[in-house]
Amino acid sequence: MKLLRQESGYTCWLRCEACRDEHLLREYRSWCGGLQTIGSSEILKSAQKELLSGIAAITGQTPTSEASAQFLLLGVLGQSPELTVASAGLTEDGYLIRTVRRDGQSFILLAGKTDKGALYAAFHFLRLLQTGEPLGTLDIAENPKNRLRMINQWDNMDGSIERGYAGRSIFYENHDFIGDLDRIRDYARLLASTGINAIAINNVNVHRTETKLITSEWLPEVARVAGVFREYGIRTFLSINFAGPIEIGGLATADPLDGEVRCWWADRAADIYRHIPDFGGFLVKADSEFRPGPFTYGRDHADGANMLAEALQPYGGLVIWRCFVYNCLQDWRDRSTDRARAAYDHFTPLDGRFLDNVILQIKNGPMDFQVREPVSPLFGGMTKTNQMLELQITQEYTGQQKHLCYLVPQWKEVADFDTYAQGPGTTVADVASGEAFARPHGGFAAVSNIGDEASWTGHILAQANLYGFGRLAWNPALAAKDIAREWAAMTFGPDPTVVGTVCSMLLASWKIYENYTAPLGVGWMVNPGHHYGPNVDGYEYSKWGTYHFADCRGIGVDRTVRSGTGYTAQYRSPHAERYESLEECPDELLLFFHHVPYTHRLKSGKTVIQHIYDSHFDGAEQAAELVKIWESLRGKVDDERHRLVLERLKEQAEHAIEWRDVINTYFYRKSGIPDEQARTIY
Ligand code: GCV
Repeated sequence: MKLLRQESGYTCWLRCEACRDEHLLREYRSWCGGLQTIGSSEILKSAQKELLSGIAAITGQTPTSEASAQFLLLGVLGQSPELTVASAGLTEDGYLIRTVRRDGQSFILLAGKTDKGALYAAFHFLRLLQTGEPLGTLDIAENPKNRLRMINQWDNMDGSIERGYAGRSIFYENHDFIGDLDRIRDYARLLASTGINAIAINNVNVHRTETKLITSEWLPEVARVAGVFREYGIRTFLSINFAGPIEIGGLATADPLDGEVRCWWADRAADIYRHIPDFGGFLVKADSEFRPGPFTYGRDHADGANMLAEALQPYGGLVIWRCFVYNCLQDWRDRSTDRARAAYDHFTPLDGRFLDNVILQIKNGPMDFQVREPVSPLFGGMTKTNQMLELQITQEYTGQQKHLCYLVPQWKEVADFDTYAQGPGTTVADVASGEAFARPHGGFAAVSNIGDEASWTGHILAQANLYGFGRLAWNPALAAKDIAREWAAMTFGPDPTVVGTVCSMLLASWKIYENYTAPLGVGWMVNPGHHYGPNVDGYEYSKWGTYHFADCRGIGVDRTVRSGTGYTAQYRSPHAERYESLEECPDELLLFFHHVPYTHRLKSGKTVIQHIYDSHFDGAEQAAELVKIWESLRGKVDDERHRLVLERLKEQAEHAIEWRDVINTYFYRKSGIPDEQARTIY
């Protein structure tokens, strides 16, 4: 039996395991013995470095720059006769990978429209080697669907990470930047290998020290980090504090229409671009969860965003303005205020007022990254505004990287959702990319799930979410199962049993997690504050607007026009009618849209209460099954990573039992209706 290296998971999907298939190895060696790079930009050097080390690990031989019969040719299209090939239709970050035989030469072209494209081609090529693809007749042309493919770090300069579940920040400690940037470089490599091209390096909740990141006190440090990301084609953004002019500028106001305030931001922009000429722009959380914003001055969000956009505009910078704006001081007795309505109500009236370098960043659902929510109706609700999809890779509400929850299938449902904004076929992916309404900017952003743990993500299988986000941001049409396959083969090697087993676990995991947690789209039911573990009434009487309204008769939130908050009307036809109708509403979202008696019969034929019992018993059993399935891979995955994953799966299985019992007991006692199968309910 082959000896498996003991590993921590640090190399993730760039592990480049040695090829053990003799036939493939011969082919790989014959093509990869030589590497010629035309050009010498920083990014091309990164691409070359990745190819050299990746190929050496996979084939056991480092490519040389000497002439050989077959070789790899890396560069930017048009930069040499060999790099001059038909490439119509390639966009800025696009690339070609092509096997070329001409004039007695044979080479594989790894060529980008720009050097960034060449870097993506290099990583794609390594992916081909890692997933065992033959090289003889390659003809690949790739363009990203989204111009911006962005990661949001919720890292604070004290070293903590808001909603981080894998250790401390790799960027900061003790209110300072981390001195050694090697780990950040490795992060940049991982991100670029999936196609990510932008990162906001500090939390959207901008505290005292972080407010100063845009001043000359910290800009040299920001520039150092930006320099590392630049090597990998990633532009750096900062989250800013809207009240910066007051908190650090010595002004009496942060009113976006005030002349002095505007000058202050213009000065900050000039200073930033002096330090970081390719600075990406600002990410802004304003008037949200106690963060300052334009409302304080009687201004609206277009006033606020445009003021910042004007400051950045001379340098090509962007303002990414978050739409997570809602009343977080509600009263559960008030049934008319509906948090789900908030983003649409705030932002659709402003459609057309935002400058062209403003992008509105919209969370996938109207609430907050629950295991199941409908898609935000704001997508497609605006046609004259740049929009960007915000996802959460970090598993705040989906098991905090202790539970396995592969989120790509959820994100796919969002990306594929038809907004009907221009009749059938206007998907969220088309709106976010900007294509639907010919907008200049758009993209996908997501909150990262990494920290300083050796495995980056705590749960090694949670690396699949980081990888999957990047791949989907590049191409939302990819299938969740194909992304899972790629990731599993690159992470654990090509053994079909391992790849097949890991994929089946990943693909089942979202549904399993949903089964034993909050039912039928109602969400929450978690412990307040940290959001881990079951607590049905945890948020039920608090001010956050996240209620399920369960009583002895029924459960769910009436968001219909007929008798509820009217939220269903924010969707276009036919979704509006579908969600409004008790009969038509999909089962999995029933309690998000309707308040029903426990005896209400679902389309599945079960009553709501029986569904709650069944799904919770099933979910806990399925979680236990995951442990057994993973155990079957003992000896096929190195012991260390096997052990690390096994520990988490066992914890998940135990915790799923707790979830099952807390939820079932709560609803049995509320409803008084026994389980048809008379299973144990405490
Ligand atoms: C960064 C939720 C999270 C907060 C987060 C917020 C947001 O409320 O619990 O931690 O703050 O979303 O997205 O701004």
